[in-house]
Amino acid sequence: TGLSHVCLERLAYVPTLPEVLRGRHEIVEGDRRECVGGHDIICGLFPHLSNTHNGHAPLRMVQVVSAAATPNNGSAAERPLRLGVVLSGGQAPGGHNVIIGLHDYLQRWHPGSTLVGFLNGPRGVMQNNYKLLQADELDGYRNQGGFHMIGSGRDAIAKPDQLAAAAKTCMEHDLDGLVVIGGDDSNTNSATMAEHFLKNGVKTTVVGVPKTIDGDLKNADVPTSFGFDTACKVYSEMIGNIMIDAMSAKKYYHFIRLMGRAASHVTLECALQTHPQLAVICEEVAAHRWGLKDVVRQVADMVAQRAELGKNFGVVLVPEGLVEFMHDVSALIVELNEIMAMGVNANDQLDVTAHLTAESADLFNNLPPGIRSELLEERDPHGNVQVSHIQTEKLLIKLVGMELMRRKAQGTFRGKFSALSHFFGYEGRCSLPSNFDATYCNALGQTAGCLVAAGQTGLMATVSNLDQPANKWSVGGTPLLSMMHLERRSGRDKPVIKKALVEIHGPAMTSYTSMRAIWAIQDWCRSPGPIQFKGHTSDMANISLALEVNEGH
Ligand code: FBP
Repeated sequence: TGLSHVCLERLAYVPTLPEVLRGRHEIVEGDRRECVGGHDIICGLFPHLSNTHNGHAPLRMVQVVSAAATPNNGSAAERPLRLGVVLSGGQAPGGHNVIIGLHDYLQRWHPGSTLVGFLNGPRGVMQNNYKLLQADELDGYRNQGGFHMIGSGRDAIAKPDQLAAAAKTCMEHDLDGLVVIGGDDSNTNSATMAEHFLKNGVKTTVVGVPKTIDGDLKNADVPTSFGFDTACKVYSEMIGNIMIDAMSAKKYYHFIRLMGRAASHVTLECALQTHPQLAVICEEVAAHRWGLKDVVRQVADMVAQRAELGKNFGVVLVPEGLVEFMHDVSALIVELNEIMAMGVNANDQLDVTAHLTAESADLFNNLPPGIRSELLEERDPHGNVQVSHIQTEKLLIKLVGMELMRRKAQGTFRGKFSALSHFFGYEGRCSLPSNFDATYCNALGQTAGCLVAAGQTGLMATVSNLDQPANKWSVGGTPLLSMMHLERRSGRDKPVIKKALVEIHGPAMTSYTSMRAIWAIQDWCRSPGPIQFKGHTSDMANISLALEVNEGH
């Protein structure tokens, strides 16, 4: 079958289902919510979803609660349902379990239902490229990594022709609901689709599921996105191994860039797991308005300090989003985005430089040519710079090396600096999901099924109370609009779901800052080892999530 012993073993794992979904249940309205920013403007742009076309704008959460076991009081089916599901954006461990959870919910409460899997992401919805998902196929993907059962893609469904194509497909399948498993941009599109469908009398409801290894799709109602836990565990295992190698060989600095397009949640979590000599945290860089030179100076200071102790080795963690957070590089990127939106030829670097302000042109011209080209690469369909293609770890190695040479010439650095670069990204996205992700994803899929069955639209499925055992988890939905604010994209202000960045005074960051001076000079490296599925080390939660949940964040 191509499945390893461990994969086969995982097929048999049965994730615990929250109690409330096991018995008869119903949906009740919860607290009111406002958009994160620009509430009135955003409600005006989504009049049907926010109900402003009726003169009021009550964005409300919903909760799934146990119902009395009377025939007309539960969510048991009066009829089978027709549901579509699509994976959108980057892979994240646990995606298959969301689809399987959705399927299992339908089979239990709405037997005879149909589940349409759209292939290769949102494009599959627009082009009506699909396959019907049935138990025998789904069973082969239980608790497995990857998105390959139906594939994913980064296409947006946002423009009028794209929305019309999606509506046509949903009508052709007579779908009651469409479940979008995606990150912030994909779920911004979910809200747009939900609005479009309501406005045009398309009966299909749209429900989102929070997916991304980046961990930046979270808020008061969504404690974490799925995949973050597993990806951090995979990266932390590898970082731990490298730290022990560095400590054994005593001759290299390892600069490890970690995925996480914007926020540094992954880097922070991995730092808490492994205790590196330095972890750059983007949000701190932004808060202090540090520029490229400041970051380089801090790394060089740490290397010089260790050299005084006779240590010329260590590990530096670099979040892939760093370029967008250093104020000077970020200003340059904003200018480049506007220039590229104007249609200036990105291949003509002289023309590009001519359109930049003097400071940005100076910085741009002083960057290594490879980094310059990477900054000019095409934006993704949502207008984002493709930060995973920018080799910031190599840029830092080069600039730190130059700074240390300068210090050597001045007599203030007497050590050696030999550095190696790594990028840990794609290898963390399709791992076998941890017990936490397998369980969380199953619960998310079942919750999404429950929301669609209740005719809910424009919501994100939520599973919370994660510090409790899984059978006690709460489930419900929160309005996608409540997560939105206005953001400058491709030269325009657009309503988008706000990314959750690391809180620099939050418990996870405080935990790191209280230890980092010690980790910089001591070698307290911690090697978490591979993900454990069984036994007392098969923990369910990651450190920073546990910290934040315990602190009530
Ligand atoms: P999502 O936000 O879509 O989940 O993607 C996350 C991510 O893994 C980022 O960490 C990374 O920057 C990006 O995808 C890489 O994208 P691609 O797979 O298109 O190279």
